[in-house]
Amino acid sequence: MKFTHVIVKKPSKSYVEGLTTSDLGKPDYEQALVQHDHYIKALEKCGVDVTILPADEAFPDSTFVEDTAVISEKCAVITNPGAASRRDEIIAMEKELSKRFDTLEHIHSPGTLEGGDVLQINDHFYIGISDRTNEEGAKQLKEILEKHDYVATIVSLEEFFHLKTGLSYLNNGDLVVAGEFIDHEVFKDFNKIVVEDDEMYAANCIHVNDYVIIPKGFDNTKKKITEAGYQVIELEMSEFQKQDGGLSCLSLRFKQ
Ligand code: CIR
Repeated sequence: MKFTHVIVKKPSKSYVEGLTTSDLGKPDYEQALVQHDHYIKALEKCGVDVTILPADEAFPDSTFVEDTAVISEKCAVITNPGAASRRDEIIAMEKELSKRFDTLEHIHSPGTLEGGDVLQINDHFYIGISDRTNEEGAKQLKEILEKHDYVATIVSLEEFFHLKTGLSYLNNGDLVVAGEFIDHEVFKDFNKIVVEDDEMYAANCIHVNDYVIIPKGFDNTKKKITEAGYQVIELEMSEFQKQDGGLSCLSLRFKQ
């Protein structure tokens, strides 16, 4: 899948007060800004046009823009985040996306859905049911996608935070899998690149045009992805990992 556009949002000072389940300590705001800048540069190297939205102090987790929308070639959907403190992040995203798309679809309460639970593989979408995405939200998205002639499969998560915490699609049927997805029935026909438990965080990586961007410090996974024929860019992600965020969470990637 070729991407032309990416939207990111600067971390706010309040970022350090965001939601997390990790015990890695509080993020360093200045470091987070540096890492975010490097993320933008890496995306530019991949040949996409990067729109940088300003930081929003009212929403500590709003740098994780991926959760606020699902964008594909045929439709753009504003989500309804499952985390109450994140719900109104969609207001700024709706404003931004309405400049680019004639129609925006919506996930409505009681349905909840976060973009981190949605993985597109060509014309097939996989939608995870997690602590943040409920059955109703997943069902609503499936209906919207099917209306646009996509196929959608709903997958219940056992352990992962979001679907894409443990799953990333590269190209040519290559799927990076970790934990509960390694032997999952739904993903049995892909060429699996298996991430070992001690490198679990690297399962969230992004394939952007000619490159795969992975977090720095996960050498075994880097080797496997390189051996599968991909050019890898490594980025230090420590300050985002502390807030349960990975590489995919920091951007909305699409073709326009
Ligand atoms: C949250 O708990 O919502 C944020 N601290 C992390 C969101 C990560 N987003 C993603 O995986 N798509």
